[in-house]
Amino acid sequence: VTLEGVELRVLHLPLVAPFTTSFGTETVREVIVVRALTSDGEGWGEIVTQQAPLYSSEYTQGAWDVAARFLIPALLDAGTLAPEKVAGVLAPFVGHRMVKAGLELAILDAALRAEGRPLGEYLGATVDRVPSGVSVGIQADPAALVETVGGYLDQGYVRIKIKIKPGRDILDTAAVRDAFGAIPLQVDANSAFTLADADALAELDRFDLLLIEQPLQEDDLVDHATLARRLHTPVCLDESITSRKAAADALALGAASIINIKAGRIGGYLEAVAIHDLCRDAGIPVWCGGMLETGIGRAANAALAALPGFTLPGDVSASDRFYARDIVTEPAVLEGGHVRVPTGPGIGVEIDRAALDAFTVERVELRR
Ligand code: OSB
Ligand code: MG
Repeated sequence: VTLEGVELRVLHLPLVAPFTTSFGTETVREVIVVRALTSDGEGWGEIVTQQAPLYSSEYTQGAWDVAARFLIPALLDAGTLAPEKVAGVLAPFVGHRMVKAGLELAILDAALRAEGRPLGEYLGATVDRVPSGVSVGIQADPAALVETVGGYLDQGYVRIKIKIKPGRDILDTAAVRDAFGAIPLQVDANSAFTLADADALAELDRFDLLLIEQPLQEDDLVDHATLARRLHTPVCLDESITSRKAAADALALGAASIINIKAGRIGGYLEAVAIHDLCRDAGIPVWCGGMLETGIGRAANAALAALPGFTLPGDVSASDRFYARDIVTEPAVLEGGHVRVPTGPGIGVEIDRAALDAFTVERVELRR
């Protein structure tokens, strides 16, 4: 395809309930939507940055600036561009992987729509629906957490992940275990602990968790390896896995025995497949993480999660877990604890233009 222009929008989508993690509380999802205008038609992508650099060093206004100033001009200059070449064109620019992922997805979607080919088939999906897990934010107290988790279990979610932080770890986990017994359960600390907390984290071992996600900082690979040797609970990395190379290094060090693959964090769906392949060859289970995606990224994540190495349920929940109104005409729904992999061309969902406009707070269009 030849890229003729790119439209960027900042959206503010209200959340159905506040989402609290160890790094903060969100009530509105601020996200960037990308529309690629190509010689073969348009395509859609999503840049999963958040308003502030708390989960990652990337954030909305920084993403907007680097996209408009450097990354989009480089793509517009590249002439005819296969989606597989996007990462190479953007490689000279260090970092900004969330931005690269959103731009690549929009171009890939345009190319696949033009070919009439679904993203799932292109990536190597082997199933038509994926088991759906849910990520549950920190609640007011353990009793409120039990109530919230019970609601998701009633809806059919097949795996629960609870957010933890120092002081809201053991009792919260114990409350969920006591209330619901042997459900598939895991915890996510979003980097809130240090190696000095190893004894406290070892107390989680008695809950028979599927995994503990990202207990330490993004660049603490060696400390994660040390911690992993102290815990029975498998250590899973999220923030630390910024690329295929980072994943290979983490595995070589013994820093993780499970990996959360988020296409948005690592620079795109093609890099995600590369990590999937690496882990599959190494016998390392992977699962598909989420960033409160709109219907655009949610559809693409369902396609990715349908690859055979995704042997654990992902954070691929129904749209209504976060949003009362999505920006696609057929938002993901929960059916028997699963979400369907879209079968239409490209990401397989259509944009609801009225909703898109209603949530847009900033817009720019760059042309060749
Ligand atoms: O750590 O997985 C995370 C949301 C925003 C930032 C980081 C994370 C999350 C989630 C939500 O846990 C996952 C989802 O989209 O359902
Ligand atoms: Mg995480």
